[in-house]
Amino acid sequence: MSHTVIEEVKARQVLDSRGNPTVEAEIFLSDGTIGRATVPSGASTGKFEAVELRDKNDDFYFGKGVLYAVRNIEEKICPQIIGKSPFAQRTIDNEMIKLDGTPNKSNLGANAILAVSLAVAKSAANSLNLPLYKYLGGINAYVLPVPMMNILNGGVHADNNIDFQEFMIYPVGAKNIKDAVRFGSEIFHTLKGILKMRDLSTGLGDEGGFAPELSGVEEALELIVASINRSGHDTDEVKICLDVAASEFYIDGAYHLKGENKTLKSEEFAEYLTYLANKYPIVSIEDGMAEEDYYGWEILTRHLDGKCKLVGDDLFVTNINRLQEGIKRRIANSILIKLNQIGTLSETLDTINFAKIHGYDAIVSHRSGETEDTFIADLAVGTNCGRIKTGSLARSERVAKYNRLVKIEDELGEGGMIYSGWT
Ligand code: 2PG
Ligand code: MG
Repeated sequence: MSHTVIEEVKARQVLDSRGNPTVEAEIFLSDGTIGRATVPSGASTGKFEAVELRDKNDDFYFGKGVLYAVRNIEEKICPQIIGKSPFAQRTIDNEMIKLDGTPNKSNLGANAILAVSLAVAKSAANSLNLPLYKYLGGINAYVLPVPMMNILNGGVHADNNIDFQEFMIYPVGAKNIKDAVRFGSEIFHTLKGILKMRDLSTGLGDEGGFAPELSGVEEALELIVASINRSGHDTDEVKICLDVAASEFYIDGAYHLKGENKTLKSEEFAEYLTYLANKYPIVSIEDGMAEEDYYGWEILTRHLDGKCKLVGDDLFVTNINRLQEGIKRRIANSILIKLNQIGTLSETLDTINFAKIHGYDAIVSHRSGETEDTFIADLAVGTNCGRIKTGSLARSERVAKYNRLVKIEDELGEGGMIYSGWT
């Protein structure tokens, strides 16, 4: 192991689940092992995320090509890391950060840097013949995350009239991952049946959840509660989580809810979310307020801290500095973790640790544009985060993560357990 070094780095442009280009990197080690990773891509991206480098050539994938990022890997990153140990994750990540030289990775591109960072970790795990979660977490990697499963899509992830982006079911009563996935699948199919019966569309949104035209947010919540109950489960064992993605409709200091036909000030919107949280079995609200509306976040946190997980996604963008600022201001109480928001594995692990030390829950998450790469399933177990958000019970790029968790659960056997908090 000690003499194993990185011999070659390859990169290429591949497609994500929305049919847009994304970056894949491959690391070849001197012992013959390979690590391969592809990076995901967001639609409701936060303003403060690390930069995803796109070619901006309108004649090529309408500007969305990633050939510059691929070239940056092959021409700039590769010469720096060849000959290095694949086990020196932090050194490699730091070198890429230094080579980039910008605070938001806009020079090399966070997509280029992350692809290499993740491929290095995978090559190291493969070289040791360890499953990735074990390489990341060692003997302490044993907590299977409770999945937040997005069964109804709105916002920028669908073409319907629902203002909120994600309606997720959260099976707190599941005894293991297999049960959690089964609960999710049963509720998903029950919802499909109800939509069909009402002549509503059963077409799917970007994350594999249904995307019907409804009268608004409350009808979506009613449908989900009905699906939970009719599927043979109840709202004691299955709760609801929301991703409001409020930054998307916060314009000129107000929340513009087109589907609801309402424009609300921060105070009013916080009241509205509090009303929903009191009426429905909602245990978590992500991005309830916009990324720059600290005032709104303060009100929302005063209203709902203690009752709900208030998750910062666009608010914190997996960035330790923004999280630190939020902790200082006492806003939110949880953080969403997306590798490509910050751009390296080491920084992601730092942010997770920092959150845990300060009593904030960390939830590992996919992006709306995903690939078949299942890194986040291993990351959730490797860090004992306890929760994962990875979309619906349909569409292979989402289901791949659930299937990976089922496999990890089997591997861990009696040594593993599903997270049992947040009920
Ligand atoms: C979110 C994510 C993932 P996107 O807002 O939490 O669900 O969406 O990747 O489009 O930012
Ligand atoms: Mg979000």
